[in-house]
Order: sequence, then C-alpha cells, then structure tokens
Amino acid sequence: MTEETTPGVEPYDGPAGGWGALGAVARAIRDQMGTSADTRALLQMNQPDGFDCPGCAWPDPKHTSSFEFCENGAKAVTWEATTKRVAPEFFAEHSVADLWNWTDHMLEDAGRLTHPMRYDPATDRYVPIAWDEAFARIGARMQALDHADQCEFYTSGRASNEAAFLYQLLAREFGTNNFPDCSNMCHEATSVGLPQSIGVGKGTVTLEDFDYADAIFCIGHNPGTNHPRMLTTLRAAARRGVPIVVANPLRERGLERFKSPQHAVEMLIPGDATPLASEYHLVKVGGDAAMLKGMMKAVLAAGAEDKAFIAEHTTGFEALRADIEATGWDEIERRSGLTRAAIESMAAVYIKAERVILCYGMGITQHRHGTENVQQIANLLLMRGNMGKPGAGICPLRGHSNVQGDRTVGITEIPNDALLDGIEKAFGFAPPRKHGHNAVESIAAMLDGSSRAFIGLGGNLAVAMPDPAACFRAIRNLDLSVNIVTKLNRTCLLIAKGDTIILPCLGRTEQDMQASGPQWVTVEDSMSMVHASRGKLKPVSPDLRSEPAIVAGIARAALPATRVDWDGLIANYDHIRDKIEIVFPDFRDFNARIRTPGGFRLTVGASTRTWNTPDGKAHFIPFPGIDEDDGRDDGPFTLTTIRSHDQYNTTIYGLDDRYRGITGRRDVLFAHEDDLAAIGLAHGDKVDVIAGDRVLPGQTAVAHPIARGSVAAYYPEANLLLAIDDYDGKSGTPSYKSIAVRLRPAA
Ligand SMILES: Nc1nc2c(c(=O)[nH]1)N[C@H]1C(S)=C(S)[C@@H](COP(=O)(O)OP(=O)(O)OC[C@H]3O[C@@H](n4cnc5c(=O)[nH]c(N)nc54)[C@H](O)[C@@H]3O)O[C@H]1N2
Ligand SMILES: Nc1nc2c(c(=O)[nH]1)N[C@H]1C(S)=C(S)[C@@H](COP(=O)(O)OP(=O)(O)OC[C@H]3O[C@@H](n4cnc5c(=O)[nH]c(N)nc54)[C@H](O)[C@@H]3O)O[C@H]1N2
Ligand SMILES: [Mo]
Repeated sequence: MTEETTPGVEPYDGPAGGWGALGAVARAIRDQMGTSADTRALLQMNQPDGFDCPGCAWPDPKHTSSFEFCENGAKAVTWEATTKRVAPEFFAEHSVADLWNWTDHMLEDAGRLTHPMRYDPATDRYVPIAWDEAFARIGARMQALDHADQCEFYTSGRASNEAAFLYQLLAREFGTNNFPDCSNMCHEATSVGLPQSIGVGKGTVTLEDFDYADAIFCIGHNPGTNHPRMLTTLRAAARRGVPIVVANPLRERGLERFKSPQHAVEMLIPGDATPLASEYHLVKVGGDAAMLKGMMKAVLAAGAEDKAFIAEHTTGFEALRADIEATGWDEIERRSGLTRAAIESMAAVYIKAERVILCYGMGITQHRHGTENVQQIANLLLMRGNMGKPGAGICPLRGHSNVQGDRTVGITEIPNDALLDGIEKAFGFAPPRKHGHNAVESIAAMLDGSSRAFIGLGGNLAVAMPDPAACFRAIRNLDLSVNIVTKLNRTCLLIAKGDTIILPCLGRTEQDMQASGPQWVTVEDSMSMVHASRGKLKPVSPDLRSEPAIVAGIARAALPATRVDWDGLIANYDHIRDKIEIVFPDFRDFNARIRTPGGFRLTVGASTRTWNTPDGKAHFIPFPGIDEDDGRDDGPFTLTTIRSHDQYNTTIYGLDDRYRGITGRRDVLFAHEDDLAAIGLAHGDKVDVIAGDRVLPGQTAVAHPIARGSVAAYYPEANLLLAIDDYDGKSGTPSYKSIAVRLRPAA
C-alpha cells in the first residue's frame, strides 16, 4: 500500500518547534479555554513570581527572568486551566458503567473535577459528599485495617515538596513505608544504580554545564516531545559547534532539527532550522548496554582512559576492563544493531572531547537491565573523568515536574536511617523501619489480599502500570480506594468493595488560600534546583482543597492521637518548610533561601567529586553479559512503548503525533519497512502484536525509520502486552521498553 491510502499517516517534513508548535498552542487554548481564555496562566509559567510548569522537570535559566514556555507546557497548562467542568451533575448523568466505556482521552477531556464524590452502589454513580464526611469515612476504613501495612500510599510526581512531605508523614505516623510511586516506573533504575556508582541517585550537571560541554550524548530520550525546553539548550550547543550524538531506535524529529519559536529570524526564514544531532545511531531496542560496552572497548583500545582520575577517584577499573575485553565485537554488533565502525565513530567524538555530558531517559531505564544500563553510562563517563568538573557529567531526564523533589522529601519505600531519625527528631514519634512496597509489590499485595486500601496522591496507577487487567482486579479487590486528583481517570472508575472516593484538588496554576493568607509551594527540577511555585488563577471551584490540606484532612481523621500539628502546618506552609529543614539538613535556612530569586541547589556530592559511597570512591560496576533476554523471550521483535507528542503519560491531550507523521489516531505500530516485508506486511496493513498469550489486535503498521528487529507502540495502549512481574530485578522498574513480541497479519 502507499502512504496516501493510510488515513492519518503522512511523513512530517518540518523541524521540531516552528510554526507547527505555535499552531498547536493556539489550538490547545481554543479547545480547552474557549474564547474567554484566561491566558494569563501561560504568561505566568516559569516566571520568577509565577508557577512552575507542570509539564516536565527540565530547569529554567535561573527561574528569574527569561520567559520560556513550550508547546507541550502550554498543553499541560491549558489542560489544567480548562473551562470544562466535571461537576456533580455530570456524575448524575453518567453511571460508572457508562463512563468505563469512554476513552482515557474523553475521561480527562470532560474537564476539571469540582466537588468531592463518593461511589454509590445503589445507582452505580458517584454522588457528592461533604469534605468532613469523606475524611471521616476514609479515616474509619483506615482504622479498621488489621495493620498499617495493609494500606498503599501512591504518589505521582506532580505533588509539591510540601504536599509530598506531609503525605509521607501521614503514612509513617500511620505506621507504614508502603510508598509505591511513579518513580518506581520511571527513574528507579537511576535511583538504585547511580548511588552504587557515584554515591548519589541524581544527575550531576547544571544547566550552565551545557555552556561548557565539548560534546553531548543523548541516549533514549525524546526531548522534542517530553522535555521541549531542552531543545533551546541543545540548539545553543549545536550553534557553538558542539557535536550532539544520538542513540535511539527511532528517528525522532526533535533530535534532528529545531526551529525556535523564540527566535524571529529562524521562524521567518523557510528552511532555516538548527540541525541538532551531528550523528544519529539507530540502536536496537535494548541494545544500549552492548553499544556502551563497545564505546568503552574503543576508549580502552585507544588508551584514552583518564588514568590519573581513575587512580585517585575510583575502584573497580580492572574488573571492568576485564569484562569489556571479554566482550567481543561480533556480540556487540549483533546485540546493539550497530556496526563496529558506527560505535567507533561515537567513541571518537567521546575521546576527542575534554568535557562530555551524557543525557538519558526511559530508553535506558525501562528495561530488565535498566539498572545495569545506567551503570554502564556511569562507567563510560568515569573512564575519562567526565564527572564532577564543569561541562561534564550525567544528566538523567526526570519525568514528572517534581518527581525528584518527592523523593528528596521522603517518598520512598526503602527509607534510610537518617530520614527516619530526622522524622523522629522533628515530630516525636517513631516511624516504622520495615521497608514497604514499591509499585509492582503494591499491585501484588492488593491482588493477594494482603493490602486492603489504596490512596493515590495524583496519578493513574492502574493505567500506568503493566497488565491493566491485573491492576484493575487489584483495586477492585480493596476495602477503600481514594483518588486525590484534578481530573477523572480510569483508576477513579475502579470501584472498591467498601468505599471509593474522589477528592478533587487545586492544580499548580491556582491560588491556594489558607488561614494565614495565600500560600505557595516548592519543587525540585532535574538538576536539583529548588524553587517556589505560585498559583495565581482563581480555583475552578470553591469546593477544591489544596493537596497539603487534603492530606492533613485524612491525617486528622485517621490518626486521632496524632503528634503532628496538622492545622498549624496547613495554616502557613512556611511551617511545613521549617519541618522539612529539620528532617533534611540540606534544606538549611529553607524559608530564607527559597525567597532568593531562582531558589537554591541541593547538594550533589558527585558534582564536586565527593563520592558518598561506603569507601568514598566512585565505582566501576561491570555488567557481565550483554543480552536482556534471560530466556524469557518468545518473539523475534522487541517492542518498545513510547509517548506521542499529544500526551502526558496516561493523559491523552489529543490523537496526533505530529513529528512522527501521525494524525487523529493512536492504534499504530512503528516498524522497519523491510521487517514488515519479511513477514508479508506493508505500510498501512493491519497487524496483531502478540506477547505470549497477550494480544494487542488490529494495529496499523507504519513504516518508520527504526532499528531492524525493533518495533514501537504507544503507552498506555500497549501496556496489556507486559506482565506485571516483568521488571528490572534490581530496581523493580517495569520493562516497558523491552517486550518480546511476534507480529501476524490481523484477521
Ligand atoms: N509532553 C510530555 N512531557 C513529558 C511526559 C509526557 O508524557 N508528555 N512524560 C514525563 C515523564 S513522567 C517522563 S519519565 C519523561 C519521559 O521522557 P522520555 O524518556 O523522552 O520518554 P519516552 O517517550 O518513553 O521514550 C524516550 C525515547 O526512548 C527511545 N527508546 C525506546 N526504547 C529504547 C531503547 O531500548 N534504547 C534507546 N537508546 N532508546 C529507546 C524512544 O524511541 C523515545 O525516543 O517525560 C516527561 N515529560
Ligand atoms: N508502557 C509504558 N508504561 C509506562 C511508561 C512507559 O514509558 N511505557 N512510563 C511510566 C512512567 S515514566 C510514569 S512516570 C508513569 C506515570 O504514572 P502516573 O504519574 O500515575 O500517571 P499520570 O498519567 O501522570 O497521571 C495523570 C493523572 O494525574 C492527575 N493529576 C494531574 N495533575 C495533578 C495535580 O496537580 N495534582 C493531583 N493530585 N493530581 C493531578 C490527573 O487526575 C490525571 O488523570 O507511567 C509509567 N507507565
Ligand atoms: Mo516518568
């Protein structure tokens, strides 16, 4: 078939950004906010006195002056500041059975939730409930549990530091460390892998480092869609002549060329876009460890390792060298899908540069060996001392806008003693020491009945996780399910056996008024900068509460003998920040420093070559082996699951994926033309995607520049192909990006 005969699939020739982006912003405003658009919200985004963009965690130039927003930031804001409402009348009109048949896009597009709701089994409808009654019911259900570990406290990474800190306090005073969170599905491989390598589970670079880098590597992330403000940084680097080396199974327009909407000349001259990638390598899905080992092999062959740095700062080099030398080029080529020459070319750029930044995202972490992947990146950087000096370091692209901050302030199922001792010191109760559940473990516990209650601070757990059928059963199995959200999603439609409650909260764009006056919150970006975020818009409904106030409401009801002055903390968020500072000494003078323009940076030891490992050294950690498929594979193709340009995780803004040439649909499978031909298929044909006994039927095959043997489909539609127990053994991160599949022509 030819391209013209497949509706909604047309190659996109434009650059990333450009007029396409401006058009998309205008459409987002029109669709969500109508003609009465309160576009003030957009103008306050990432301003010194405004709110932090809820889109991504890429930092802003000091958060002080520059006016920077991007197409997808605008989509995130208009989606939240929409004029559409999901009020009690909406629920009176639609039963839960009826809503279940809506798509994820339709559910959220219905608008903002305005009132607390409880499920009424008699009518199969959500009905309004007063806040105090909702808290009382939740508190009663929590107290009726046999023990605190029967409750799961899920967090999605949009929660502010203040909300997340109170949330972990609630759970720990209640008596559990069950903190499944979105990090468990995202950068957990970073949080587990990097501390072993360099003593800290965060990135080591700052935005300024990009001004000094001599080469930038981008592996397994798609900034044009997921971190669009990063393109401004990459553009500046490219214009300085800095090579940008990309390794990604798919050709992504946002890594190829960019027309900056903030630069008039570039916008006005047709064809005048800035090329970004200097080389683009279509590594096989799951082939990164092999590729990285190949690069290290080339560095060693050239004798280009930094011997002085290695001697002074590291251990484990000889073991790594032995492993690299034992790995043959034929294996490396087969597994990475790249030729030796291609890998040597990447290594040549790496060796030539004095200062290298390596950026990576979900293409690295969401694998069975995600932790090892991360550690191979650390090995490569350490090998030439590219850590802890200006212009060099590791740059994990974080997901949600405050996912890193949530971790920092205590959302973790594996707390260390310092954290727990800090809580005891600040609040006078002894928090539980026993480790709790991560996301995968929480689903297992709900399924086998050992967990009876779920509270979600944001997010859409049952849709974000693998194996939706199992996740749906898990939540339906409970006595209590509570979703603290801004919008209706499918997890809210999973009805527990006892109480099911929706608590609608303020979003980041909105004013938060408490007893002492208007409040603001703080967040931490991908580069450990902490800064303030102030909502300015009138709340979409007078019946909303802030996330901190909702957490406090639950705490008062669930913990009659609480040691925490919840009312005092909520009255003035400065009081929350004072407590954060007691628990986490790195936040010293929190309330003073957060008021200086741009906020402050938390300590990242590795940024100054302080290695917070047991022996005070950075560690080379070999990964013996090269294959992801430890015997479980049963398909000739490896499926990776990706985000479209019109989605934010499970939030589907629209059905287009402009840069990949897809319009008005999401039921597609990206594959190499020759791979399709080899099984008798062509571009536009219908194909079933099969993983064991799981089938995603009737996808439209789209011939795309992608590594041979690799195929890609959208998340979350493809999540049914992944089993809940298919994850990275070290970090628990589901292997969303390495699903062995077979393809067959659809019936
Ligand atoms: N607009 C928007 N912004 C977002 C999000 C969103 O959904 N929409 N989500 C936020 C969140 S929570 C996160 S975690 C980030 C996600 O940001 P990214 O990490 O960029 O997200 P993905 O789309 O999952 O995939 C990234 C890229 O990895 C490539 N890839 C897939 N498999 C492999 C592999 O095996 N190896 C390599 N080298 N590459 C591979 C894909 O082709 C894709 O280009 O973005 C955040 N920002
Ligand atoms: N197959 C596959 N699955 C994946 C991934 C993948 O790449 N492939 N990526 C994984 C990753 S990286 C992540 S981070 C997870 C995401 O998992 P989650 O964080 O659980 O999911 P989101 O879709 O971001 O959550 C959307 C919901 O959050 C609520 N919300 C929005 N704003 C706010 C707010 O300000 N406050 C509150 N309280 N609620 C709000 C809205 O009601 C909305 O419906 O998914 C994971 N799942
Ligand atoms: Mo994420």
